Amino acid sequence: MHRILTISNRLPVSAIEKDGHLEFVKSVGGLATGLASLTTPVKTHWIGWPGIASDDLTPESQARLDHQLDKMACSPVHLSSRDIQEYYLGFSNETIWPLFHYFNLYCRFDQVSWEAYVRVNQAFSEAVCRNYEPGDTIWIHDYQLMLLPEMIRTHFPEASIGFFLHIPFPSFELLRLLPWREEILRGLLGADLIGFHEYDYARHFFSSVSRILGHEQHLGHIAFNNRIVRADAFPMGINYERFSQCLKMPDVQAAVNTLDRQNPYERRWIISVDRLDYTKGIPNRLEAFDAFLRAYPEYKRKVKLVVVAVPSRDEVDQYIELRERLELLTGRINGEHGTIDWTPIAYLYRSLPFDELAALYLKAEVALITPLRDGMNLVAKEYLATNSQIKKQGVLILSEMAGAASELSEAVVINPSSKDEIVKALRTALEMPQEERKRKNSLMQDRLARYTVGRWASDFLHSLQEINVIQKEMAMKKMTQEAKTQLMKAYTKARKRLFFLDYDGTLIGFFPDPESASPDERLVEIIDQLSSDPKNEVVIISGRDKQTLTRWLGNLDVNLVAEHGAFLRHRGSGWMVRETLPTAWKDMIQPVMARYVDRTPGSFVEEKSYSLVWHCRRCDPDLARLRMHELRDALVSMTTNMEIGVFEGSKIIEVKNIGINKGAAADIWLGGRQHDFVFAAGDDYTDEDMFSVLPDKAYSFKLGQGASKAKYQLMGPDSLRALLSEFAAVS
Ligand code: GDG
Repeated sequence: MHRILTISNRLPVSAIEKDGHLEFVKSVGGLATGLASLTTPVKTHWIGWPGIASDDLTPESQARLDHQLDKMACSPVHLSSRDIQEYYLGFSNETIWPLFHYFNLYCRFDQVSWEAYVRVNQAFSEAVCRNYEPGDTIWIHDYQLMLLPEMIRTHFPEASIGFFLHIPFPSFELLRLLPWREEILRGLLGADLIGFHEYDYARHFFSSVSRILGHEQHLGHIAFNNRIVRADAFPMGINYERFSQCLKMPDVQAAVNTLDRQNPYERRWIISVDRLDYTKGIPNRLEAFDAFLRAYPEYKRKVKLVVVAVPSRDEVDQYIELRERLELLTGRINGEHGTIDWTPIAYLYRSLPFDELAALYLKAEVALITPLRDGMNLVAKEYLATNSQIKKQGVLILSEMAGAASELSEAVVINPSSKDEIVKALRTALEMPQEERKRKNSLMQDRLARYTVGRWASDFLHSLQEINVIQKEMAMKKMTQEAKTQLMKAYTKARKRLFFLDYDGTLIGFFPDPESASPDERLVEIIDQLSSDPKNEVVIISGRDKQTLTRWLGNLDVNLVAEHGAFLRHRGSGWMVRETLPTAWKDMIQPVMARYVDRTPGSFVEEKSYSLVWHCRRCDPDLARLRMHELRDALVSMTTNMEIGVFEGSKIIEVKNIGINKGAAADIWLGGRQHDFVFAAGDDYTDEDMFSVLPDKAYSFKLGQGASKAKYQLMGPDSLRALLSEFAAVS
């Protein structure tokens, strides 16, 4: 059976040591349920921290713990109290958590806790190495383990690795504050698939990868370190069945009866359920409730706000302060509005067992969920699912800052920073007629019943499989060792060899400024060695102008093709024009491009004899993308029925005479058909013309990702240089 190695900070069971005995508490988290309800049977093995500091365990009790966990298909990563302090409470919860939730003023950027984060991620990686078997799928969860994908990748380059982030991914403006932003991005990009709750988070991720690492996404795929990585949105669902059928459970019925007994006045309940966390906007909620009682005093004694605040991270300063603030606030509001027989707010600082939580969901007429930021928020979904089984349905008031808001648009959606909006929402909810509640809820309930946590897990794993297939297809275009041996044999045997080599993006990488792409010493050496073999003829076939090519490569014994074939220079002779073409069109195109230069800081126009190129490699990537589309559309509509074409390349828009292309230029050398070894390499659309005129037996190489007529794929200039050096060595 297929096995999934699930890796998360905490195991689905927590160990507690009581009077020298180990006890286990099972968590009913969404993730465990999701994996259990997959339609295809899988075996799950879990790796994570068992919830107890290793320094609190004797070697014997640790051995016993390991043994018992093993029986539950769990492998522990033991953390010391120092690890917990620095990695968990420190870097994870005092740096990443506030930063990713836009609370940057709460962030501590501290080298010691960063080092602990690296160290603990490394410990997780070692645990994976001990447990991984070829064929396993590795699924890593959440912000505590963002370095892990890359760490595992270095050990198992072929492993299938998925990563899911349960919290928001912030915009670039926030992420850039993190001194270790590059390491975090590289860590994540070790995965094959990176999942987020919402597409907005994926968008932020792409934007940061582009600005910080300079890699662009294409249809949700990023080419990174010789691999393709996919990122996408997978909104997490709930175990709908469990919540929508909970009234059938005797424990839940009993809990409902208890609540009925405790509420003899039939007060209308508003509930608020969260971990006690500053991101959840609990004080705003209490203040809005206070304002509501002032604005609509007729509701006094008729409503009650039940606040469940589950203890969380209670050693972190901000959480301690928040708890104190909530207690003061509750006291003040109760003192101000309460009467002998009515307390407006019931405040519970603890976790409730499932039956009591479900009973509260069933009894409450309104769920007031107002986070300032929340990756998803499952409580909102659970409340709606629970309500589906009763006649008198409740109303969900939901913050637009929760990921869940994009799926639950029929709820009363509010901005959590507006007290006024929350006050009005409370009134709207309490006044909403039953038919309207039912109609709106059933739309949302249908959606939740369809997109359950099981669907979420299977969609994620399916998408991971898909990207693995794409990677395999790409690997097929990669040269196998066998094909390489055959290539080297053909090279050695051949008596007259021909090389077509594109320049930018092929022999050398891209630079923000095109003038900086002059050949380095090593490149000159490689070309020199290759062309000094009398059996070799080398053609550098480029879109560059002839002046630049002369300056950079003029002293080498090679043929040069400039401006995609408009100009040729045979070895040992001067430049010649292949054909004289009209250039009057430039007067019309130039002012349009100039306008885009003004509107796009960092862009500029390069003029060549038969083409005009607008460059935007130095610009803000988002603005550049937008302007490229606009400019291309404007130019395409201007140039229809003209003998010129508009082409989109890597960070450029080029307008040039059609009829000039690298294919026609390559034909000049291929025409005689006297070569018994033809080799071509290129990276962009202009090289496709060259690939298409090559004889069947030619060896053609596309650099980078994307469809191509070339036979093989290479990741970048470094791989090509290595191959050319091997030829030179044979020569
Ligand atoms: C993170 C992200 C994202 C709550 N109180 C009790 C209790 N709960 C259960 C709820 C729910 C879960 O805890 C809370 O989940 P949330 O989604 O609301 O929030 P976080 O804990 O912050 O979770 C969040 C989530 O990951 C999943 O990806 O949605 O955005 O922050 O299932 O039922 N359960 C019990 N007693 C309680 O008192 N038994």
